[in-house]
Amino acid sequence: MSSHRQLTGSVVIATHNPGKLAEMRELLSPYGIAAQSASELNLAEPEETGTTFAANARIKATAASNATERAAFADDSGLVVEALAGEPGIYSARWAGPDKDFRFAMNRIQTLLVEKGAASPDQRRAHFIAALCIAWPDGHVEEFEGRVDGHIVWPPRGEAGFGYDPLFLPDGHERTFGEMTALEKHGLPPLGLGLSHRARAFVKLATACLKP
Ligand code: ITT
Repeated sequence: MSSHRQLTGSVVIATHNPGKLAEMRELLSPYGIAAQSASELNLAEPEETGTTFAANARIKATAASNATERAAFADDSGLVVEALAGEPGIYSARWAGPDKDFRFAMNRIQTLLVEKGAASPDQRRAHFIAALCIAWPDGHVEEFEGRVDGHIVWPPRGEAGFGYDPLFLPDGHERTFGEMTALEKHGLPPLGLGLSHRARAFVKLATACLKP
C-alpha cells in the first residue's frame, strides 16, 4: 500500500504561466482529474521567497490550497547554466523582466557565456529542473523533482514551447525543446519519451499519487 496521498477528483493548478499550464493540463488529462487554473480562479500570486525550486513550489501550492480549500498543484522550475554558477536558476522567470521577454533573457545568457569564452557544448552545459508540489487544505504535501541535461545553443531555434525552450538542446537529441512537438518534449510513455524535466517529475508524481 502506498504511503503517498492519492489525488482524486479535481485540482487547482497554481500557475499564472500559460505555457506551464498547458503542459500541466496535458500531463494530468489521462488521469481524469479536472483542473482549474489559478488565473481562472483569480488567485493572487504569492511571493516566491524560497531559496530552492522545491521551497517555491511548496509556497505556490500551499497558498492556492489555502485560498480555495482544495488540493492544489504547483510547479517551480528553471534553467540552470553551469558556467554561470547556476544562473538564472530559481530566477529564470525574473530574468525575462516584467514584460516576460524571453528573447531578452536568452540574449543575456548568451552574452554572459560569450564573456566567459564558453563556446563548446561542454562549456555550455545546462539543465532544466522542475519541482512539483501538491498541497491539501489540511497541510499535507507531496513533492517530486525532475531534471533534464543538455546544453545552450545559439542562436535560439524553434517557436514551440515557451520560455527558454529555443535555447536548450537536450542530450541525445538534435532538436531544441523549441523545435519539438508537445508530445516529444513532455509526452509520457508509451506515446512519448517523458523527456522534459516537468515530464520526469510528473512520472514520479503519477506513480505515487495518481491512479491510471
Ligand atoms: P508560476 O510561478 O505562476 O508558475 P512562472 O513563470 O513565474 O509561473 P517559475 O517561477 O517557476 O514560473 O519560473 C520558471 C521559469 O523558467 C519560466 O518562466 C520559464 O521561463 C522557465 N522554464 C521553466 N520550465 C521551462 C520549460 O519547460 N521550457 C522553457 N522554459 C522553462
